[in-house]
Amino acid sequence: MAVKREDFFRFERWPHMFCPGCGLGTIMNALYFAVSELDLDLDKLVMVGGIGCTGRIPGYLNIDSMHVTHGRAIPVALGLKLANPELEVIAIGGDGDIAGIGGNHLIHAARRNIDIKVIQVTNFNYALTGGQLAPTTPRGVITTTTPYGNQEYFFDTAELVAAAGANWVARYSTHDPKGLIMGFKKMFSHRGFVFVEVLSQCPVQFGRRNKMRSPTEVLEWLKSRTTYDRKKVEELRKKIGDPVFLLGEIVSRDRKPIP
Ligand SMILES: Cc1ncc(C[n+]2csc(CCOP(=O)(O)OP(=O)(O)O)c2C)c(N)n1
Ligand code: SF4
Repeated sequence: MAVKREDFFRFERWPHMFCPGCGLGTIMNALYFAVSELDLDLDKLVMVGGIGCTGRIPGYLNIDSMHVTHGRAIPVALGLKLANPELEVIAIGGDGDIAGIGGNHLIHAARRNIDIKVIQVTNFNYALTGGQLAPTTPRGVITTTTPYGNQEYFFDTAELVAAAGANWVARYSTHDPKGLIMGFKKMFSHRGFVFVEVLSQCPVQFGRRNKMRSPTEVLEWLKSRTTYDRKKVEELRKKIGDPVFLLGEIVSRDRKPIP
C-alpha cells in the first residue's frame, strides 16, 4: 500500500458519528484502498460533502475538503475545478442530497460533462434527519413520511445520469466491498463527468422500519436485488419485482470534458 492509513484518515476526529453496522464505514475504507493502491497524491485530491450522514465523510479524510449546504456539493466542486483544473475534485452525498434537493445540479453537470467525480450513496432514505422518503425510496417501503408504504416510483439515479450525458457512470454495493474498491479505482481512470452510485445499508433508519433489524439483513437484501449481468436484470425483476439494480459499469463515453 502506497498511501498509509494514518495519512489518509483524520484519526484525531475518531470516533466517527456513523452508527454501528452502517455502510458508510465500508465506503470510506474502499475509497482508502483505491487511493492507496493507485498511490494518488493527497495534495491534489479534494472532496466536497453536502449535508447528511454521507456528507460527513470528507471531514474524516486528511485531504482538503469542504462541508457545504444541502444539495450544493456539485456546484461547489465545479467552482473548485474551474479555479484549479489540476485538482481531482470529488463531490459526495446521500441520495437526498445529490438526487433530491441537488438533482438539477446533477443532471446539468452531467450534460455539460464537467470534469469532476460524484459519489452518491443510496441508502434509500433521508437518514440524518430521521428516515424520511427520498427520491430513491422503492415503492412499498416504510419511512417516517410513508408509514403505510411509499406509493411513488423511484429514480434509478445511475441510469438518469447516464441519459443526461455523463462520460462514465457505474454502480456498486457495499455487500461487495471488493467490487466497490475495483469500481473506485476505475473511477479515477476516467475524465469528464464521472458518477458512481453506491448502494449502502442504513440499518438504523431504513432497515429497522422494513423488517431488517440487523445490518447483515440489509446487506442480504442488497445482494438479492443486484446483478453485474445486464441480461439478468429483467429476469430478476420479473421474479422479485422492483427494486432491481444493475451493478458495474453502466455507461462509458469519451466526450471532451469541461474544463
Ligand atoms: C436546504 C436544506 N434543506 C433541508 C435540510 C435538512 N436536511 C439535512 S440532511 C437532509 C437529508 C439527508 O439525507 P441524504 O442526503 O440522503 O443523506 P444521508 O443522511 O441519507 O446520508 C435534510 C433533508 C438542510 N440541512 N438544508
Ligand atoms: S442513520 Fe443510517 S446512514 Fe446515518 S450513520 Fe446511522 S446507519 Fe448510517
